[in-house]
Amino acid sequence: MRIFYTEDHKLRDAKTELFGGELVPPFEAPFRAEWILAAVKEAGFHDVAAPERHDLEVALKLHAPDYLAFLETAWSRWVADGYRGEAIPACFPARRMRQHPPRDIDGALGYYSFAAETAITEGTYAAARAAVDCAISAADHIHAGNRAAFALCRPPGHHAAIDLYGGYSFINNAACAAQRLRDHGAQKVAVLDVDFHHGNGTQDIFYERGDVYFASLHGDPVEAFPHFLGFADEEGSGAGLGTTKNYPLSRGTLFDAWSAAMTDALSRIETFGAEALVVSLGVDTFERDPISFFRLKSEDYLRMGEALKRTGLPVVVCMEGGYGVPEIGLNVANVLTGISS
Ligand code: SP5
Ligand code: ZN
Repeated sequence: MRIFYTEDHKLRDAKTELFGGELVPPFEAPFRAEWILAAVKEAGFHDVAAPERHDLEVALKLHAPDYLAFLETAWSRWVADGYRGEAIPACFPARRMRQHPPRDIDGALGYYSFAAETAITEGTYAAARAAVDCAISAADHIHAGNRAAFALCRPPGHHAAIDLYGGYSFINNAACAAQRLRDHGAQKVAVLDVDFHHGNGTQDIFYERGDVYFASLHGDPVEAFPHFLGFADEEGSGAGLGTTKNYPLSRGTLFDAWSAAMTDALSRIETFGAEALVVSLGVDTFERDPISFFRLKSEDYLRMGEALKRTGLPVVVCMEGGYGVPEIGLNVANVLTGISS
């Protein structure tokens, strides 16, 4: 399996995350990709390639043009206003407030975000673009006839909605991979999101589309980020009615229950008639993840990969979350080993 990776991810190196009322070193940091890359090599995956550079053509089919322009210019606008810290929104267009893009950067940050933990920094946009390059290159690799590819995306993407960033995500890598597969001629594509957190961004992007199925297994939003989306009654709308499926799962969920939900999701994806599968792979479902509450063990990720392989579908794996502990590398490697078995 080919791994798509570029050191450009290191351009995303925020110093601050708003957590518990403090500015702490971010959970989503460069060491994550380094640990994962080392572990997948250790597991025998030596085919590591730099992604091709891509323009915004694919992303513009998913995100609002003004949103992408905001991401590109946000840091320089912030610096031009004389701020010394990293760019963090402090005011949001909440209930009964007007939804329109402000002229000033303070307003724009709130308008284009749904969470304040994720600071925008100097290299953030460049790194986000490079992560999209990995996802698109992985999709191209599948289109060329290969069974699987791993886009080692950083920053992650699954929380990035049509015109909102947050949850450490800016541009939706997995959605770009799915769109790329559609553009290559796949009539139906599925995104299976196994990150601990609901893939609110991917759901938003495809909610009214009948050509991309979105299924997500995640911590119940009644007590987990992103708090306001990911409930079981969200099923898509319009042409997309019935092509969104959420599995909110409770605190302490073990692999048996988790796996039963994945089996159901994969069976729905097969019924849908997907010709290719994009997996939003977060390993923050691990029992020792610092910010999550499932209890998967390292060997469970092998079973996860084997189940993905049994679909018989070509699969693009996009890296999402998974934090703090050295096992994130092994857990990702185990998924890839299972897919390759
Ligand atoms: C890609 C991804 O996994 N994004 C997750 C972003 C989560 N950011 C908010 C974290 C809030 C964690 N709250 C944990 C409470 C533990 N007591
Ligand atoms: Zn996550």
